Amino acid sequence: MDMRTWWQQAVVYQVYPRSFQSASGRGIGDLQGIVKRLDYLKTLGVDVLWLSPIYRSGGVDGGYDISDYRCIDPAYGTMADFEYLLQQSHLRGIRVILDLVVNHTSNQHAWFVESRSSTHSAKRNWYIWRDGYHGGPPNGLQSVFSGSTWTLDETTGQYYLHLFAKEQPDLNWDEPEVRRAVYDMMKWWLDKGIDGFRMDVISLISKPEAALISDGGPDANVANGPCVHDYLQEMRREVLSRYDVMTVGETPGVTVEEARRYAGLCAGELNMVFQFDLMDVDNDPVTGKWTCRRPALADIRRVMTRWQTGLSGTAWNSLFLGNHDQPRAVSRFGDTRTPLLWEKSAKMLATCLYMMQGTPFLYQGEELGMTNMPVHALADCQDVETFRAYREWVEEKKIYTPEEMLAAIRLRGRDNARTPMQWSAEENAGFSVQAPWLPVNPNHRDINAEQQMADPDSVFHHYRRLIGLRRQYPVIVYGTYALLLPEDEHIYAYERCHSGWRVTVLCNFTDQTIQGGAWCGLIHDAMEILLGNYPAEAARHDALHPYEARVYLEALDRGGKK
Ligand code: TEU
Repeated sequence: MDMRTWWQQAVVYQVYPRSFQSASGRGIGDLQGIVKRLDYLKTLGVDVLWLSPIYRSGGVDGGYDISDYRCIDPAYGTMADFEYLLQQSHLRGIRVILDLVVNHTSNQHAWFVESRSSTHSAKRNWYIWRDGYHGGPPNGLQSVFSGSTWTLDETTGQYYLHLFAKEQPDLNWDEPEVRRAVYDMMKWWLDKGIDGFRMDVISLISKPEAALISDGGPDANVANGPCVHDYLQEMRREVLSRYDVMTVGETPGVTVEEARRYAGLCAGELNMVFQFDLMDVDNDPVTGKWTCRRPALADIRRVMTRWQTGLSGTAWNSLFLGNHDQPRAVSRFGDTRTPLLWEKSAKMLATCLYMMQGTPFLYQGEELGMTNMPVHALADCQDVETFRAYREWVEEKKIYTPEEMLAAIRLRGRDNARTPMQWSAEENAGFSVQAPWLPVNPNHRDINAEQQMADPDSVFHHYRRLIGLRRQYPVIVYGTYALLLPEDEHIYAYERCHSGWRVTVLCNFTDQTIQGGAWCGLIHDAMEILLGNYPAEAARHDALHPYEARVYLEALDRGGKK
């Protein structure tokens, strides 16, 4: 279906405000810092800015524990700063979407303070309270951040539910007053002129009974609960349908079938969702993300093809290689062993993803090929998830030795994505005058925006070109996807077709030159190379260089429009 909406054609850039740019110089990114860098985003060519939470927060989970939804965290600035940022973004044609974190609040939020004060409190039912069971928590449900999902509150002797840290109590969405308060807050922001929301763990808001009953096991599935679609339809009716905005739901546990319900092109509750299949592709069956397994091409291709074909014509994909919860894309899916392999693989990965159908989400620094940070000891980390996982896998379950766990943290820890943006080769990478809250990656001397903006062959300019191509050729936005060479062990090849045009994409996922093979048969003289990551004269018919990526365009009939 060709509905042609602005959010389908857009490229979204995610800013993690704490780590983007500190205008105050005090080592924490801030809103004025983002304003300073809007022209950079304009040069890159992105259309939408997604800000990870900027609200007042308890500071336990990088801003995802909000204590006041209508207030800017003082570390980031003031409401006037936000309004200025919004105005300056709009002036440059950049829309702004905010993170909506309403599965839970901070335990410091006034709603929770009131809720916990007494079993008779008017807001008692705004959170999920249960009696203990045989002297322990109500059941064995485990938190995403390790340990029980229940914490005893001494004031009333009851337990409250928190799917994440104990400082993040879950709101009770079955309580109509909660939903009303959330919708009011959303309207308040939309009336300020923001352009939409990224909705944090929105698939978890409706808790299935199995997760709450006394014999509920640690593995009860809390995603896509019984009323989630009713609530999102209500949200659409009450709020979203009244504004021209974009919405993307972060939906752990989502399947292709569920995604069609969340993000169906006709009656969808949201415009699109973030699936987790790609981000979980290298997970371990026992320890989940905490593993040193590397992603395999066959798995990446299977997952992406399932989503590309599964949503075709019925819903809309989001496309992303990383975010603030994931390791750096090039360190995970690419190859950082030499500067050449780093550059080629970063460009290849971007090409592979950005030629697919869906709306790309670019995480800050990915356009520079920023890499994972060096972790020598647990003390180098700051993330609550990492600390709690260390306790679980090393100290409690003893599945990993400290060294093994550190190796997994190096590959998968969330701090990897949160080191400050590498603006220049100077001290603190041009991020801040004073020492940053999380040290800059020492490789900022070689990997930084200043140097890459000046080099037309840089990873930055490759991303800029990819974004430009999406704008220029509707076949890249809207074309249907077909996998080519499904069994090839080294190459990810696919094509996109639309209105008489075909785009063919070839990506060598290995560090080897591939001489000849079935892929050669895909190329013929009527094809024009739109983009590659090797010099044009090196693009030979019979060889694909290490991590080479090529995008070809061809007219299928003469009447077609590009
Ligand atoms: O993340 C949701 C989520 O499922 C994460 O727990 C993710 O699986 C994990 O971080 C991978 O390591 C969202 C936010 O993006 C994350 O930053 C928050 O910590 C979390 O919700 C709680 O709000």
